[in-house]
This record gives sequence, structure tokens and C-alpha cells, in this order.
Amino acid sequence: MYKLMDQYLKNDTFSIQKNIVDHSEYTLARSRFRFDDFEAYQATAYSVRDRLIERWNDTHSLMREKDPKRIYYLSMEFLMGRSLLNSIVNIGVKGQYADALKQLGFDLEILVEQERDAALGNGGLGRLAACFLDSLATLDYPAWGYGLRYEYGMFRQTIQDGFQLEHPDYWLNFGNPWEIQRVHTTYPVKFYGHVDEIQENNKKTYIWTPGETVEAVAYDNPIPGYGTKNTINLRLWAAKPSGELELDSFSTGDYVNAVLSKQRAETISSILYPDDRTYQGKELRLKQQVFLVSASLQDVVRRYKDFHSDFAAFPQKVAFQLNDTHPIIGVAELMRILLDEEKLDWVKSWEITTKVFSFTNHAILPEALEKWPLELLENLLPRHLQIIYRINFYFMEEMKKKFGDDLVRLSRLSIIEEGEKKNVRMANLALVSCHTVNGVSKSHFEFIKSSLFKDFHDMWPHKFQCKTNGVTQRRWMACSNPDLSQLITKWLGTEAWLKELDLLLGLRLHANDYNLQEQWMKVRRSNKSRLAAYIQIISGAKVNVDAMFDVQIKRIHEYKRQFLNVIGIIHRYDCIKNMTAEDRKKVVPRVCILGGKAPPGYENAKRIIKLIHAVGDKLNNDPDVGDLLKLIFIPDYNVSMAELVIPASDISQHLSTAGSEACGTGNMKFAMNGCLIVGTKDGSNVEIQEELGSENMFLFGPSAEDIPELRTEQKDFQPVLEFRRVVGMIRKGVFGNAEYFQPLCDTIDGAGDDYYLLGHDFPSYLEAQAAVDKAFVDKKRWAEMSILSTAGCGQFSTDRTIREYAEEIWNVEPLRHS
Ligand code: Z2T
Repeated sequence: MYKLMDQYLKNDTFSIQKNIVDHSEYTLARSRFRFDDFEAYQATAYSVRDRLIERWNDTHSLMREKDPKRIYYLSMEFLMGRSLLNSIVNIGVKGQYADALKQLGFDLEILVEQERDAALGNGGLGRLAACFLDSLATLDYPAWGYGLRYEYGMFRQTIQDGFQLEHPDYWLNFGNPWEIQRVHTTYPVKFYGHVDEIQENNKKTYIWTPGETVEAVAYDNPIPGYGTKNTINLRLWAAKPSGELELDSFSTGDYVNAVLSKQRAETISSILYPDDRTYQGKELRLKQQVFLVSASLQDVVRRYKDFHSDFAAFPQKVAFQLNDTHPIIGVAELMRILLDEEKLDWVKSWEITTKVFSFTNHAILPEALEKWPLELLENLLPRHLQIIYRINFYFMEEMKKKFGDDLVRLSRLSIIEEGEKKNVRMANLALVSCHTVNGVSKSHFEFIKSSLFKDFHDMWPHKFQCKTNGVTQRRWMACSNPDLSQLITKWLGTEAWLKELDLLLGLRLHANDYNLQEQWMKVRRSNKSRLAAYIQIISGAKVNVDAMFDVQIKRIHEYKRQFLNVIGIIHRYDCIKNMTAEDRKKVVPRVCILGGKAPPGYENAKRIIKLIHAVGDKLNNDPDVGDLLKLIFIPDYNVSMAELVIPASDISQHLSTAGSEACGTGNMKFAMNGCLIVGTKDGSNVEIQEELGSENMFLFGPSAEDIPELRTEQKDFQPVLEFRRVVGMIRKGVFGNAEYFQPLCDTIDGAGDDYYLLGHDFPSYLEAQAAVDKAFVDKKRWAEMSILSTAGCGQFSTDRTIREYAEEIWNVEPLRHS
């Protein structure tokens, strides 16, 4: 029988080479036989894209044939990183590409490094979206991601004199071979203007005349699954010049200024906001949210209408997952489309809307909950605000019946926050309109039920679900740690763990086997050498590969307590200084590695970065210390840097004050690569411990439920001498910059609040670190712990997470290609 697959590009060495060379000549217009590493990367990427497009098209045909229920993942952030290696690993042609390139005189590993990261996200939330896409594709779900094609991704960080500098990340500078522009897939997105109420045969209709219209154009990014033909789509929207001028700007006669102001409107999608976890209330940010949501909904509605003549089946065909409340304005937008454009009545529209949306909450701090000033909405989205008012009106009516005179409760529930300046509470809108809200770890789930959204949970407990985050083992093991992955496959006798991570459990059988231990530690050591070479390039420092690599990489935040890590390092330094030569011989040598970006306006986070550098300068150059302790800051931490650092880490630190990290996903990446975890009893640290056993981790400090009381006791709390001594050293200027560090020191010993409880947790932190030193010396036991760490990580694949979403929230089935 004729099969589509027969027409596919062939994957033998010669076919791949021909394809690459052709792209070099015909796509890049370079000579067939003279191109440099960067051009070779581009030509290779185009040849891989050809293969992705074949699969993408087949997937698309299958979808059109079967018309299954589809999942649309709406997110302001997709932190994708690089695509080349991930794509060839997923479609199973890495070996062939490596060979083909080698014969052409290129090294795949070097070409891979030519690619710029697609850094369209801040951190955990955006990277989770990227891991989700990989799992959705791999598990054959009919899914699409929708996001924004920012021209400037997450800022590039450099360090000058120890201070963070931010540079624009114009990542599209040299083109992006992965994307496909869809010049004909465009939608108008409307802003401002006014709404007219018209009486039309006994029915009120609303006509919104916008003051500004911006055109959204689609860019498609194929996402291949692993071990399947299923290739899903990440559709990113860019604002584009529409060629039309608004009439009133025309009539001013100022043509040039009219064009210029239009051009400003078209910068909507140009830049990612780099502040994670704090909303800023900026109009441009709200416009971005509307832009994403409106273009995506128009696209989904158009696709649905290709197959259906009315909206009755919409909830059976469509599921929208909202990544936090950022896209929640979509509720009002869908209502607007159904009411004003499709002419459905309110009841029908509301019934449909409330069946298709579900949202994930990622926040702990109530301050992180988005609120938009009413004035802003009124001006920017007059029709949406009317709809939100009406949603709130019906909701409040229902609540009054329930709670009657409990006005305090009613005002907490209301979507509109009353007060001098009124706000729209986006989380309340989400809870009223979504059929499900989920937390991202067990502890976070408990927290949203009992505290953050308690009022809503009291009413609608059935809406609440827990979906513990995960990470994809394809990128975080197979791509970034190929040698360890091969070793695992060899010992398990199968590579099925790449699709069924639970199979890692099989390693437990061999954790004690001397041969595995030796091979395991050898791979880890060669990963450490790779990192050491990189460290030497960026800092000139020569680090000892046999020292313990102690890593903390993540966004810089007070709650994540990089400061606690630094205080611990200073304490260690101080101890070494005060030791006899004899005692120094017993010290376990450490290379402390930190990396991460501070939000540009967050002064204390920036002070922490400066402190790390100041302390590093001091101890790295102290002959008394030598190899016993080094402190390295890796600038511009991003996905690709994580892929280098994680496989080379002996321990990693996850120190958030208990009850402050919603989940945390970095810890999972480390643990599955055999890196041991030093952490607090917070977020997913606790769940990882349940799987690995406490004997294979170093958890310390109080549990989340103890924190409120500890905070009230702060007034009478006196930290231990060692802690005060370190803070004293910083204050006295041992690391220079005494004045600059003062506000930071004030947060922990100022008016006695120490909100994140560094002083309180310090002694137990030191105990955990002492236990780490002791364990590291016992090489055999360490190797066993490392293997057991990997073996216990089966739960932390996004494959598990996505299956849970699919079965318990979206109610969708996989659609497998034959
Ligand atoms: C973010 O990365 C996270 C939460 C946010 O709350 C915003 C951003 Cl940009 C609005 C993180 C959480 O801090 C982290 O604990 C969690 O693992 C991650 O989202 C994915 O759920």
C-alpha cells in the first residue's frame, strides 16, 4: 500500500548531507562547499526543519480527518532554549546527523552551540510551558501552544565590577530557521474606542468601535514528539503593520505622525517583561495579554467553524489551559465573540465559556495576584469591562442568596475590588469562570485551598485540583547528559525510560553495584571537566574537578535565599581562615557556583549579585584558602547554561523559606541527573524526598505550617553567634561596599523582622551542609545516593503531569498516528 511515509526525506548519511548542502546553497545562498560553523548550523537546522514539516503536515491532516478535542495551552511565556539537538533527538536521527556532519568536516556539538536560546520566558513558569509542549507531542495529544513572538527575549546579563547589567536580547538578529511565517494567518486585535448600545428587534446589541486596531500575524514553530510522528505546533503572534490608517488620524492631515503612532502600536509584541512574580500594572503588558488571547481565540473559533455550523459542540472540541491568570481576559474575549459576533445569548455564551477554560495558579504571595486598575480596562477594553461587570453582577447575585449579609465575604469574593482606586481582580474572574483551577505541587495545592483561594474553595471544592509539575527527560537527560543516559539505557537494558520515566526504578537493583558506581562517577566527572573548562574561559579560574561542585542556579529572589547560601560560604571561609594547617587538610574542597538574573528593578536581588562577587573576589584570591573553597558566579544563566551545569553538579541548593516556592522544577532536573539536593521542606523538595527517601537528600529547617508562628516570634529572636559574626563582617566592609550592602543586612537584622527567616534557619542549614561534607568523603556511599536519586525520579516527568491534566482536567484522548 502507498504510505505517506514513503515520500519522507531519507535519513541515510548521504541524503542528510545532500539536504544540508542544498540548504547552504539555495536557502542561505552560500557556496555548496564553503560555509562556516554558523552557516553549517543554519543549513542543518533548515534540513531538520524539512523533516519536522513533513511530520507537522501529517499530524495536521490526521487532525483534520479525525477532528478530535484539542488542547490549547495559552501562555505569555515559552522558555524554549535551543531546538537543534532536541529536534534530532526526538525524531531519532542524532547519530545520522552527527555522522553526516562529520564527513562534511563539522562537529555536531559545535554546531549546536551556534544557536541562540529562544528565551521567551522568565523562569519556571515559562520553562514548564516548554516541557509541557514536549510531553504533549510525545504522548500524541492533539495540542497547540499559543504565545507571543517577542523580538526581545529575556535580557542578557553581564557583570561589571560585580554589578548586573541588562542588555536587550535581540535574538532574531541572525534569523530564526525554526519558524514559519504564515502571512495569510492574521487577525485584527482591537483596543480603546467606545461601545454603542443598539435596540434591535427587542434585543440590545452592543457595537464596539475601536480606537486602535493592530494586526496579529502567526509564526509557527513545529514541536516534534519523541518516538512518534506527532508534531505539534507552537503558534506565536507578532504585531505587524496593517497598512491601514485610522480615519481620525488621517483627518488631522499629519500623515507622517499618523504612521509613526501606528508604528508604536505595533511594538506590542516586541519585548518580554522581565519581572517574574510581580505584575506591574502597565498598560503595554495588558495589551500584550489581550493581543495573545484575542488572536488565539479568533484562530480557534475559525478552525472550529471549519467543521461545525453552530457552537453546541464547542466544549467537546476545545480545551483552553491558562498559564496563570495572564491570559484570563480570554474569558471576556470569548464572551464578546459569542455574544457580539456570533449573536448567541448570554446564557448560552456563558455556558460554553465556563466549560472550556481552566487555569493554573503558580503564585504564593497574594501580592503576585494580578489586578488591573478599572480605569485602565475602561479605557483600553470598554466592551470587555461591560462583560466583566455583568459576570460579576450575576455572580454577586448568586452569592447574596448564599451569604446574605456577610458583606465582608461578599467584598472578598467580588471580581471588582472597591476602594479609592478600583481594580479588577483577575484571579477572582478566573475562579468564577474556569471549571478547574490547579496548584502545582501538593503543598501549593494545600495552600491555595486553605488560604489563597479559601473563599472559593469553601463554595466550589470540586473546582480544585493538584497537578505537581515535572520536567521533560528528553531535554534534561537525553540531550543534556547523553553519556549518563547511555549508561542508564545500558544498565536497564532498554531506552523505554525516555517515554516511561518510572522505569528508572530499575536502577535501584544496581545502586550498590561497584561497576555501575564506577561508570556512573566517571561520567559525572567528565561532565564536571566540561564545566570546569567553561569556568576557566569565563573567569580564568582553574577549579579542581575533584572538589565538590555545589550549585545554586535560578532567578535571584529574596525568598529563594541565595543570601543564605552566601552567608554559609562566608562562614566556611571564616572557619578555614581560623584553622590550623592540620585541620585544613580535613576540609572537603568545594567549588560554589551561583547563577541567575535579578529582576531589573529589584534592588536587593541586585545587591545579592554584587555580594556574591565581592565575596568571590576575596576568597578566590586568598592563599590561605587555595583549592578548599572557590566561589564562581556564572553570568547570563539561561536554559543552555542549565544544560551544561546541571549534569556537572554534585549538590544543588533549593533554599526557599518553607511555604514560599509554589513548586520548583530545577530541583527535579538536578535530582534526575544524580545530583544530591540540599533544600528546605518547601514545594517539590518535599515530594522529591517522598520518592527518594530522606537518606538520599539533605532537607533541613521548619515545615511550611511552622512558619507563621516563627514569624511572630521574630521580635524576640536572637540568631546564633556565627550568623551575627558573618553579618558583622559584611557590615564592617570585609568585602568592601559596606554601605551598598547595608539595606541587605537590614533585611535580616534590622528591625528584627527577617521575613524570610535566614537567621532562624541558619543552624540547621549548617548541619545539613556538615552532613553533605561527611557524605561526600564516602565515595561509595555517595555514588549509591547519586544513583538512587536518579532512580527515584520517575514521578517528575512532565509526561506524568500531562497525563493527569489530559485525563482529569481536559478530558482529551491521545490521537496516535498509525
Ligand atoms: C514563575 O516562574 C513562577 C510563578 C509565578 O507566579 C511567576 C513566574 Cl514567572 C506568578 C514559578 C514558581 O515560582 C515556581 O515555584 C514553579 O515551579 C513554576 O512557576 C512553575 O509552576
